[in-house]
Amino acid sequence: PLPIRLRDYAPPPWRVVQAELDFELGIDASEVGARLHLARDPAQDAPLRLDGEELELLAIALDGAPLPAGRWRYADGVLEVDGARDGSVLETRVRVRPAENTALEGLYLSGSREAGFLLTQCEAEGFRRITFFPDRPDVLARFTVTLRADRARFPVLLAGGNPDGAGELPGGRHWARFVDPHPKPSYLFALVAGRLEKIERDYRTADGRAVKLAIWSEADAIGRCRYALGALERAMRWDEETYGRNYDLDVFHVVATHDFNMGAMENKGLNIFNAKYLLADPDTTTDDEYRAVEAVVAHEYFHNWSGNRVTCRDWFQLSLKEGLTVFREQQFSARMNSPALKRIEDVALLRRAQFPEDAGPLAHPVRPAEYREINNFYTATVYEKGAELVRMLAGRLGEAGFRRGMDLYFARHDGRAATLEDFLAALGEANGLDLSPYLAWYAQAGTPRLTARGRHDAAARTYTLTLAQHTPPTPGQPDKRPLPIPVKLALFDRAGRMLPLRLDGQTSAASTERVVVLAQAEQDFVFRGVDAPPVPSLLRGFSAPVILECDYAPEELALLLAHDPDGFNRWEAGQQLALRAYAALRDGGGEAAVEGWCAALAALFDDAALDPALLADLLTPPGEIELAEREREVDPARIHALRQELQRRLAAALGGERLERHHRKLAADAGAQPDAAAQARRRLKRRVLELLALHDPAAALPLAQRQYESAAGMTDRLAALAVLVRHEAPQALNALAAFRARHAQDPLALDKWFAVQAQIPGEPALARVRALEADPAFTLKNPNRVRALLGSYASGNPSGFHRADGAGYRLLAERLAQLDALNPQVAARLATAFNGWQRLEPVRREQARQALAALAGHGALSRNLAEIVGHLLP
Ligand code: HT7
Ligand code: ZN
Repeated sequence: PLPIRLRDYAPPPWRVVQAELDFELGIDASEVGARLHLARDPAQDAPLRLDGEELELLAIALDGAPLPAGRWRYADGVLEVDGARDGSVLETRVRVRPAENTALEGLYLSGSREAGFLLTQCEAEGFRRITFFPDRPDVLARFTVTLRADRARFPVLLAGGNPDGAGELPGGRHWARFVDPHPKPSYLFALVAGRLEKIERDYRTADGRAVKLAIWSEADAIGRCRYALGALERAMRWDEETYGRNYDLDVFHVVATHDFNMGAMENKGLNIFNAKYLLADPDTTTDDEYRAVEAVVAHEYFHNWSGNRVTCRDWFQLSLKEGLTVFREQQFSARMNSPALKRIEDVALLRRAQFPEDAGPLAHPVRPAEYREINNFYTATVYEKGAELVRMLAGRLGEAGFRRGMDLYFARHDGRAATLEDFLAALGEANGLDLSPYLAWYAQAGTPRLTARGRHDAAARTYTLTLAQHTPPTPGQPDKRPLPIPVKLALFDRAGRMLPLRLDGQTSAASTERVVVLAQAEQDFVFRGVDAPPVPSLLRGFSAPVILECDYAPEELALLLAHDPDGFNRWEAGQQLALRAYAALRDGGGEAAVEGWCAALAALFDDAALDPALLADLLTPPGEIELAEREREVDPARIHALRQELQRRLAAALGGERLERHHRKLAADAGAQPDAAAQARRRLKRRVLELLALHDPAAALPLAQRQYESAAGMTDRLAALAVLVRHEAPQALNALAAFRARHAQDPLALDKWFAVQAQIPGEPALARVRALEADPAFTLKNPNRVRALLGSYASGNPSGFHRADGAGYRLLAERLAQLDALNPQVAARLATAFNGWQRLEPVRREQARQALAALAGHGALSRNLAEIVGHLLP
């Protein structure tokens, strides 16, 4: 099929004003009746065409009269109907088959036939697998949904909107009706039916609405929903206080499933969650996962305004809701936790996931110009880079200005489908500014390189900062234009004090931090009254998603690491020192750089004033993926070995005894509660144990075994297990068996058991993965399990996956072909592990090429996987 292009957008010729849906639910077959009240665009003369995939049409009628066969046609996913007028009512009845639906789009079964439940996933284009409809986000309809089912098998019936009656039916059946007063696109439709338990809480919105909050799960997990309910309440309050946004229905349901393609889904009034991002308790959930649960619960809730009340005109505008909602979640999580740590975590994710995407064959703008399969565009670029663009805009407007802009955006587009231009116009107009130059960021792929050079003029007492930008070409975009890059900066004297900044031409009072915007390819910024060469702290808080290149002397970075009050830039200075130390090890002869890095961290190690979590992050050099991004020819085994050596050097500098002592001190505090202070101590405890294991395995591995056995919660247990497994310690076998026995009934914990083994570095990983594929608990039908084993191996274990003999690539390619037949969305996402293969060293590159070529030649690939493979192997 031809690609769909942004420039071809045309408004819908037919809209649905009101949709009345009727479901007769069953596991093998469900019947769906739809009464669609239609409105025709008088300016267009197109026939009525509705989307529909794999639907068995049972009946069709127009304006109350059955339609004879010649008056409609259903082929290639489109139902065309003759004779419809403005105001017509089209009625269809279709059959769908939930138990056969392994793609997990549309209506499907989660869990077993006996005990599982039915649910839907409609974003982006799943609704067309439920009934015939103009399945595009700019068609907003009022939905009334009636569900009918056997009461014993499906005691709980839920759909989006407010409850509007329920009752008994003959033959042990029952019904329930839901009316959603807010017009919504079909991708926000949802239903759930089955045996589920709930926990509830009453919530009153700031504007006085009484809301019933309910979290639902299968009975065995209901005790683990409490944390998410608290997170939901915090998110609701925060959105009221920060953006003045209130919830707008009488009920808010959230449902957990173990069978889900992504993280969660913001269906109006009925969010559906991958259990991984909803269930939490100290025994099965790590601290990182606790934070993820809070973040995802908040993210989906925030969509109620940024996405649902104001939705997207078309899928090219996806970042309008996703980038904005990620940004809102980042603000919320920063407020609930440590702002510096949150920023470090988010930037690390951007560098690990988005920068490689932007630098390879899958690069695309935040607003892509074309796609073949929209599900392939739920990417780090659309989400994470999109959030960075909103952050730049918010920074440009300031807190009050951004709020003014958001108020205008919500007011102007409430109940409608909007574009990124609409968003920028509202933000700009509310502040008397033209923000349209920022649109270029949405259209241009690739990560800009920002270079900074400083020159001090002692006689003139000036410091001239020269900033320049360059964006490398990306597929289909050979020439790049300059973008507006906001650079937040400060200047330090050599004693580590921040200097007042007097920029040339500036009239207002001097502050110690400010933002300059680089709008051209190169610009000078002149600061006055600077007596001695300062140390610049640039791009503070990571004020723009760029790669900064600045020729710092090592002692300048050490000064920032010691003194910068911007927590992010402090960490960043440490990362820069680590990168230099790594390069010195790689290239040889740079002993001073390694020693300098180690000495700077050793000086901080006993600093009681330092947040232990920040210390843990400071003690962690950039990851293998980030290091690979900086190489021209990538040898993942070598990168792994060098990074291990770098950490060994750090551990040696800190000293085994000191590390052991620190671990003992932190281990004394053996709780498992997820409060920030306890999380921070556990984070440092893990890092210290990992470093010790590199320096002195004989001391560390028994310590890890003891930590495993005495752990009060999953964070400490998994950290210890990972150390044992990655070092292939003799104790690992017992620990793995104990973990498996302890968590045999919990799929999420079992996923961790698979993942930790898939991440054994180097050669042994492949055999382990193959053995685990034969485990009875492994299945290609469950996306979480696939991600835990194959995803952790292919995307989370570079030295294990990128074998010189190509066996890792062949394994992945074979599984992709099998998985694609079951679940194309998950297969396509997993295939992105091949991204960057062209920059591998020649032997691996050729192996990867052959594996991809074999996959491409496989024949019947889905549109999803074919598009990704097509980009990877042009
Ligand atoms: N808006 C959702 C994105 C989504 C999705 C979720 C579950 C399964 C398939 C999906 N396709 C797209 C999730 C979010 O960003 O909030
Ligand atoms: Zn989202």
